[in-house]
Amino acid sequence: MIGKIVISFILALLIFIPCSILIGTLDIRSYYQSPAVIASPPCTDETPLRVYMYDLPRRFNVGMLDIRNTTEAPVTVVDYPLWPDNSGLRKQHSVEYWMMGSLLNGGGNGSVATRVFDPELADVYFVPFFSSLSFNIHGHHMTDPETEIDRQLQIDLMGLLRQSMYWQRSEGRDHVFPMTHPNAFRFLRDQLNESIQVVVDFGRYPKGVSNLNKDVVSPYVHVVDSYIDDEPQDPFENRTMLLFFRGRTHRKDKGIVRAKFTKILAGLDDVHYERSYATGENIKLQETHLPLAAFLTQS
Ligand SMILES: *[C@@H]1O[C@H](CO)[C@@H](O)[C@H](O)[C@H]1NC(C)=O
Ligand SMILES: *[C@@H]1O[C@H](CO)[C@@H](O)[C@H](O)[C@H]1NC(C)=O
Ligand SMILES: *[C@@H]1O[C@H](CO)[C@@H](O)[C@H](O)[C@H]1NC(C)=O
Ligand SMILES: CC(=O)N[C@H]1CO[C@H](CO)[C@@H](O)[C@@H]1O
Repeated sequence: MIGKIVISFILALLIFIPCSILIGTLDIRSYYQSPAVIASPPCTDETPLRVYMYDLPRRFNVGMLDIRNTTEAPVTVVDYPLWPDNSGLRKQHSVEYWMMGSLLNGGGNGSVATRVFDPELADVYFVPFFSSLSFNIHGHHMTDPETEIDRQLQIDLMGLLRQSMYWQRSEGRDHVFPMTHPNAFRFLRDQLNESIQVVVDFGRYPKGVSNLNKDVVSPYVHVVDSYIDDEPQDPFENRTMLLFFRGRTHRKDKGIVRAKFTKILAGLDDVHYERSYATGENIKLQETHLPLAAFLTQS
């Protein structure tokens, strides 16, 4: 029984942590906009991972951020667009954008990964297809006609990769695909069963396609802006609340885990636990609570 409770709690944490928006986190942009931030990396004595990034036509990545512009030339560090301010919840799955931006900026200077331009020198091959954004803008309802565009991009991408000798050589085992939306690459994901997928969980695909032996679990990108005007002396003392939660109290599988959290947390004095939905408006509202709580989550 105790074992069961512990496992449920760990599972609950695993579900909550990726959705959580913790205070004081670094805006991921700074990882590639300011080399100073990456000056003291966690594992200095290890050689950085050498990453080759495919040059894909823009329709596979940044073209989706500005669909009026049909330029096909691969994006470069010079014209990499800013992540749009008004992207709302899409930002949650934007790991693909930040990874690509980081590689375009070359890594280097103590970064854990460095971009190489000669594929022969690479340890891994990064495929900069914004599969989550493609799902979000082309196929969100899964039955709409636009979902055909999402499917076609996946077919075209696999066509390009099959022509690559680096793909052929390893059958994709050393190829990295960001796909943090659970429905990203949904039509052909089984063809990436050998490849390294950057995911947020393993909920929707068979073990043979996605598993911890080969894939990487990344956190969601925070959708609430970091609060930086904290009281410098003692920011934690200054905050009157331990936890602020506003989000769905019921989700998948009847929301068993969240129901447990509700039981534990709702009603505690220094916890604000409120049932709500993550909309653009609510996210803005959330930002006003940042200075108050030690921890803040929304999902
Ligand atoms: C590495 O750091 C040096 C000195 O701070 C800087 O001039 C250079 O642009 C940096 N390179 C990269 C790839 O960040
Ligand atoms: C489309 O994007 C390219 C690359 O950033 C840029 O050079 C070009 O001016 C853009 N075209 C239009 C019509 O905005
Ligand atoms: C991946 O799928 C292919 C085709 O179904 C299969 O031959 C291969 O054994 C699978 N690889 C793994 C690691 O499951
Ligand atoms: C919640 C709280 O006490 N906030 C205070 C933290 O410190 C700043 C600066 O001293 C105050 O302006 C806030 O009211």
